[in-house]
Amino acid sequence: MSNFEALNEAIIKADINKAVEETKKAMDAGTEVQDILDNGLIAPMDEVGANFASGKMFVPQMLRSAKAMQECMALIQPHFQEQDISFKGKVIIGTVKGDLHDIGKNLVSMMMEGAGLTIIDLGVDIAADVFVEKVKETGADILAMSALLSTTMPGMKETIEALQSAGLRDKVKVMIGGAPVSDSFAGQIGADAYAPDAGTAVIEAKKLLGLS
Ligand code: B1M
Repeated sequence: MSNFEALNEAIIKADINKAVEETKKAMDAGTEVQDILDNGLIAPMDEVGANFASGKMFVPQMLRSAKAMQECMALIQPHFQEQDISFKGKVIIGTVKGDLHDIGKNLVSMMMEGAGLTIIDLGVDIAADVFVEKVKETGADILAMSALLSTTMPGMKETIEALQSAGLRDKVKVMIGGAPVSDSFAGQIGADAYAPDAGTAVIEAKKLLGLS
């Protein structure tokens, strides 16, 4: 693992220019993009979250750190391309109703796109009926939902129930993820798959599509 001290600090302090500079430096040095992502960009967000939880940091600061992370993610995104997938499965993705967190969801989209899947990103704060309407309209193979708040997780169950009511449950695979979500929660609500991170999300999506 490379030394990401300066990059970690830039994300925590929300110094966008420094974060971008450090990300470029790591890329120029030939550091694996996965290493930059996991240890340079995702790791400091845990500290941001802990600082927020303990009252050392407030929402605007947390938002600026998120922005710094997103700018850096945009730089590494093109390097996640994976050319050898010929079958293109269609994935609808969104963050559930009441939830505005989109960094993890964007990361999952980015990795899936890099793996050759077609992504329809609905954004954040997506109600169950909107997910259902889009599944109907697009004939997607997978519906992927993200939630970062324990209070918004029930939106995943509501969406699965709405798919059932619309007679679409057996036409689309459902996968879920996000920090408060777990494998056992996925089982409880009848989702087909759970992934703890963006890399695993790609592996699970390929499994659901019968690609691996
Ligand atoms: Co919020 N926030 N936030 N926040 N925020 C958390 C989630 C929190 C844990 C912080 C804390 O208290 N320690 C806490 C939630 C507690 C809980 O319910 N369990 C929290 C809170 C309380 C809140 C507010 C209520 C604060 C307030 O206003 N009082 C508020 C809610 C707003 C709302 O949504 N309605 C709020 C607001 C915000 C900001 C807007 C300031 C900002 C979001 C900006 C944005 O997303 N554009 C923000 C941020 C940045 C965070 C933290 C610090 C970082 C989240 C993040 O982006 N992580 C977060 C603390 C933390 O997580 N350490 C926190 C990096 C990202 C790459 O990880 O999203 O987990 P993550 O995604 C991972 C995996 O979870 C997984 O793959 C990703 C990559 O590996 N994954 C999937 C995610 N979705 C997936 C879907 C899949 C598969 C895998 O398949 C479909």
